[in-house]
Amino acid sequence: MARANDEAADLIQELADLLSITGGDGFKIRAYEKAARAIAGHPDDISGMDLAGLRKIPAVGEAIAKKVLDYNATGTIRQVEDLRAQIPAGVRALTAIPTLGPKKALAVYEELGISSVPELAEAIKEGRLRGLKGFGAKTEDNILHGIDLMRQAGERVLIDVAADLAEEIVAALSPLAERCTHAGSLRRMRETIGDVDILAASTEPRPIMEAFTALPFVTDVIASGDKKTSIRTTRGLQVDLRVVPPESWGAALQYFTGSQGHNIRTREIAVRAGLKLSEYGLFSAESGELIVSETEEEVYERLGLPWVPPTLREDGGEIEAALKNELPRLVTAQDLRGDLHSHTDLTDGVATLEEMVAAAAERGLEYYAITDHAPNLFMQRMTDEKMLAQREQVRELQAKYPDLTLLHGTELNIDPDGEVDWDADFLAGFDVCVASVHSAFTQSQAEMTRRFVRACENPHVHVIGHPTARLIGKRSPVDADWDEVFRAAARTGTALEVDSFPDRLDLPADLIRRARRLGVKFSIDTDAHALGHHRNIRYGVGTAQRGWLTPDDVINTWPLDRLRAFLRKRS
Ligand code: DGT
Ligand code: CA
Ligand code: CA
Ligand code: ZN
Repeated sequence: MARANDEAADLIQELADLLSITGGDGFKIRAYEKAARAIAGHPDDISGMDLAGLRKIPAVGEAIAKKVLDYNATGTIRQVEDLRAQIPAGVRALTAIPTLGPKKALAVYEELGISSVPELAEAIKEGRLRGLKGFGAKTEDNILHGIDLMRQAGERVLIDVAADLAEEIVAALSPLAERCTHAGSLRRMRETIGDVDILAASTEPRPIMEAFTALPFVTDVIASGDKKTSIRTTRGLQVDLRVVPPESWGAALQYFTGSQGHNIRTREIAVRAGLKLSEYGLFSAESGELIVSETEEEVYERLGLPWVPPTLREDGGEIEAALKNELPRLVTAQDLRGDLHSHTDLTDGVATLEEMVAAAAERGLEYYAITDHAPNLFMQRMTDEKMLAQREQVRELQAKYPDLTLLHGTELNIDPDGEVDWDADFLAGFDVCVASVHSAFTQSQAEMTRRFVRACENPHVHVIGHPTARLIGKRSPVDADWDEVFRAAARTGTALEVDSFPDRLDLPADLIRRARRLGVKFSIDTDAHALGHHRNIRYGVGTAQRGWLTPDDVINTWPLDRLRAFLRKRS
């Protein structure tokens, strides 16, 4: 996504947050939030768009379009600046706690003069929030939990933020270098990224370093030299750039991709082979002579290993598998024939059915499911009539897409007992049903396990959506006996989703790997709510790869007839 889109979306989201602190109109606030999501998810760069262009973005009306114009012209939004000035920085700092709403942030500031996160934690421990209206023991627990989540997330960013930044930097530096790419945890597709590592190959590092520090979003140059330069961006993210001679490219890329654990293992193997492997290259241990290794493949070959996909490089058994030549053939985005989870503006999506289907066709998919939310998620106001009307629209639209089979589905809500929204007859009318936990996240492990098992046993539930329901940095995964759930999924022929949303990546990789061993099948979906979200599929694929999935493990790599047989479950 374009950086401008993200920045404008952040500002509009902040506007919504600031308005809710000052007691703004709820309807307006939700409109801003929706617009922020739409702008972040819009596939085209908003910078340079005029009023008419901006208004074509779903959920963006005249008033919001004007604010974005303001951003395009000045780099900020006037109203945001005004509100920032009115609201104490301390209150704004408190609203960063995921479980503390703006109203409560304002209350603790006004009543107790608390203006920072550590102060708030301290006050809770000292019992100073007791007696404050609306703050029970449960609220206190929630706030402490929120502070915990925030600390765990630390300074790390979600993968899409890092990926977009890396893409922009690589595009800017590539013309100056023989090679240029990202390495580090981003190349391994870890779910959060500490800092971005960029690697370039050239005999002339100077101009590359200069171009790097001159990039428009650089706020600080932390360190600069001919080998390595580090900067900090406007969003607070650090980027390390290393420039290496072309003949060391393979070894350097291998080194800076990591992980550290993987590198320790490869270095040991090198030592045993009479070699020395470091960030400077691959050398003969005896003569110290550089062994030219322009590619990673050459490095691994010298070590007697097949090339190891970066997503496996965690010292999680990949070295052992490589030594036996038993690395899995990992699933890729090209293997995916379909997407089984997406939303339109009939519920909380921001694009129309027609637009979402056009985007799916552009991805070259063979089948595509529209799965808007079911009625029990009350905010979405779904009804039987609306759902059936959409089904008609889908059938009509099908005529325009001879190469793309449209599936009409829904995303059901798994209630606390494991039941879902509609009765069996109505459910039978859908081509595919995703079922997800959207409420009662804090059930006990036993209750939650039973809930998932019952959902799997429902013959109309095909895919469990974002199974742990976590939001990275915001909401912990639900507690279940996962092995029990996985056995139920495998036994009933219910797929588990790998949701590609950067703040979900759910199932997480470690659980994917466990589930796979128990015979579970998976569906890698975008859960797209906007046109731009289709691009997120790469993060779902990365997560699936980190869970060692092969194409056969993933039902939406299968031809449609095989998929349809799976969707019939045991009936
Ligand atoms: P991050 O930034 O925390 O998300 O994770 P990484 O893996 O990107 O870590 P980073 O940026 O500190 O270093 C990039 C890679 O460079 C790392 O994956 C492996 C390599 N590396 C860095 N320092 C060391 C080290 O002290 N020993 C070894 N063996 N490798 C290192
Ligand atoms: Ca890094
Ligand atoms: Ca680094
Ligand atoms: Zn969904």
